[in-house]
Amino acid sequence: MITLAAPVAQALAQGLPIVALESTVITHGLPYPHNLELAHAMEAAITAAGAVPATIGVLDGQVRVGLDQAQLARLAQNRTARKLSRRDIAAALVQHADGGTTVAATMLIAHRAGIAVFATGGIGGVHRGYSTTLDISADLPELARTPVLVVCAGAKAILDLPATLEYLETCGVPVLGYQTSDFPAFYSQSSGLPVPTRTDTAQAVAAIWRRHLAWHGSQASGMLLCVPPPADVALPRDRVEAEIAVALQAAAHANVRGQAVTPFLLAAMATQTHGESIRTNTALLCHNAQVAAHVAVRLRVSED
Ligand code: PSU
Ligand code: MN
Repeated sequence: MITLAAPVAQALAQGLPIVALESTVITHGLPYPHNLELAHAMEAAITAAGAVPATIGVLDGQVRVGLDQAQLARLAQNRTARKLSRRDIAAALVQHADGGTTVAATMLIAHRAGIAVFATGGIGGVHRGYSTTLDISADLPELARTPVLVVCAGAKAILDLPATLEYLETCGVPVLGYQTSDFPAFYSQSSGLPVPTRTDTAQAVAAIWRRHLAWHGSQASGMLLCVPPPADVALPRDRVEAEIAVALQAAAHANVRGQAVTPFLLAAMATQTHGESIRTNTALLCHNAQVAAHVAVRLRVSED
């Protein structure tokens, strides 16, 4: 049911460190050609750090773990590619669709394939105004049920970050800061909210993840490792907030709903900031990929 690319199959067989990558960021998160450049740059960052990248997506109704250059280019350029979360997988397979997998779907597929570490930008979460829209990303319940370590810059800044942290707490999902005591705010280094647990090294993260799996066994949830965006590309929080307010108004005016909300808001932010948000987003994605690779490498060292 899953097609493994040859380098990924080999890495799994040899027990090499592997980092999974999602593809909704390619199909819906960033415009072409930034999306394709980003896909290559994330894979290169993982390889340089000594791990094997496995970008996950659906092509012609096939779930693929590991995409080659031509397959990445196809996803990056296919404007009709679907956004596939957990609930969308079966229909996409039967209908021979192409699609980018969200954090939720990528976690699920990575776990099935035997990959424990996954890097993304910002996870989905509880949307602002959720009490009337009930818009809560499927990424959150997936974190509650699927044991994958997700390396991210927190949740996307367009969300209700305090509510997102509350949801994660309710579900028992560990949230670690990486070299920070603050929950990052995706484009900005801090949301002003604390993380429950600070870590400072890949070794410490690997030790907590191993203990989490050992202790919870078949009931283990996912875990979040929150990495602030690099200082040279991080955007000031008050400026981001002002832009988000404008983007949210545009979304309400255009009556955007459901799975279209997040791509709409990210695109609005890109336009309003004249591309600065794209620069920050791609830089933090590459940085997260590198940190994820360090943790994956550390997980192969048995003595921690
Ligand atoms: N991180 C990014 N850009 C993105 C996403 C994450 O830097 O586009 C995607 C992820 O695939 C995530 C999705 O799962 O946005 C969340 O969408 P929603 O809010 O509809 O669940
Ligand atoms: Mn949603």
